[in-house]
Amino acid sequence: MFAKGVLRTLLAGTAAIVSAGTMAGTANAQAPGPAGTAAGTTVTNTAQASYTVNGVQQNATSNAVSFVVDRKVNLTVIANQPNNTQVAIGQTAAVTTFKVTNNTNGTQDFLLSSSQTPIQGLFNGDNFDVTNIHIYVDSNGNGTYDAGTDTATYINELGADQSAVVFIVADIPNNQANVLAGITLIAQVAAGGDTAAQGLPLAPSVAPNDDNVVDVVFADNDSDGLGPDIIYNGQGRAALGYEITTRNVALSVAKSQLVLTDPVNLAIAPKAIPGAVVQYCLVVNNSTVGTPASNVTLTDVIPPNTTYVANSMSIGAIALGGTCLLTGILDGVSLADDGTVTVPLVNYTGSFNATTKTVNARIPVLLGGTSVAATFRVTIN
Ligand SMILES: [Ca+2]
Ligand SMILES: [Ca+2]
Ligand SMILES: [Ca+2]
Ligand SMILES: [Ca+2]
Repeated sequence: MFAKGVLRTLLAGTAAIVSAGTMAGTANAQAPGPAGTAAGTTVTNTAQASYTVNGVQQNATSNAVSFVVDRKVNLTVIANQPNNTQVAIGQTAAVTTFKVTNNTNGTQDFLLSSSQTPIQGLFNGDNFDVTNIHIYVDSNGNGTYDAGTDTATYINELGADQSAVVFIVADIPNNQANVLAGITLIAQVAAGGDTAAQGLPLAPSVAPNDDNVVDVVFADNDSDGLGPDIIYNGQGRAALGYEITTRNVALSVAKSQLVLTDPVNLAIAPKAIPGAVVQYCLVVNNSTVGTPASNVTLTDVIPPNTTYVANSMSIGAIALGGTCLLTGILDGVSLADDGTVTVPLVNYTGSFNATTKTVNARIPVLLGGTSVAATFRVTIN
């Protein structure tokens, strides 16, 4: 903020020099910028008449007439990034960046507001609204949003032909159906001159021209390309979008166990005695319908006082309520401990590392709204 303040002060000083030169009638005054001669500059003119009387040169000078240059208000607002901002579901403080340029022949403030694109689904692509919207000026002039530093909520004392970067900062709702939210920045011209305060909105002068008063004329053209352009309202606008490209899924893992056999009772009401075989069941569930989870990996270190049963891993077992159904073919496809077996079509794989005593199952794609179960067995030492 300080850097820009210094810059604007210097420019204001330059404008004052131009003004003094013009008032003095200096022919080679510094040329104004694209916004034109600074508002408030006094333009004075006098006329001379020369004549002779009886061969003697005579001169007459007219009275001086002068007027002050009026304020021609104009501005442009553009998106200051090439594409929509890509965001994740549930992201906070997502930023879109705009640039406001003061094309007025004088310094002024700009009030900032925003409007959300109405949700119209397929019609315009917008299907959600962002929340917790804030608008901040790039106070330290580095072009990126710095939370806690870029805190100004209006543009203060922007000189003629100068620009300011403005950020819209908003939160993204946590909804899987969201795709695109349009947002528009609106800049409204306001009076400058009080460097420490937010100026009041400017209004065009309606009274006839007063040569001694800086009248206000709106010359803006809201050319955002969105709908009919509204001209001469002292506003400029530009639109950008928040586009969701990263989605989270609600992934959960449930684990259960079942004693299958013991050395005494065999499979009839087996107990967890040494030598008994226990089957563990891992059910991974993606409850987010419509959004697959990729590269799901399950790991399980077998518990102390047990021994892994070689090649006992299976994957794709039918799960019900977080528990595997353990009857025959419902156990799923048996995997080799060395990871060499892949379940056809779905490409599930699994392995057992005897050194780390870790069971590992990999599911390349877990579709939304589906579960996959993996089982393995141990014996009680
Ligand atoms: Ca919207
Ligand atoms: Ca910044
Ligand atoms: Ca101000
Ligand atoms: Ca005037």
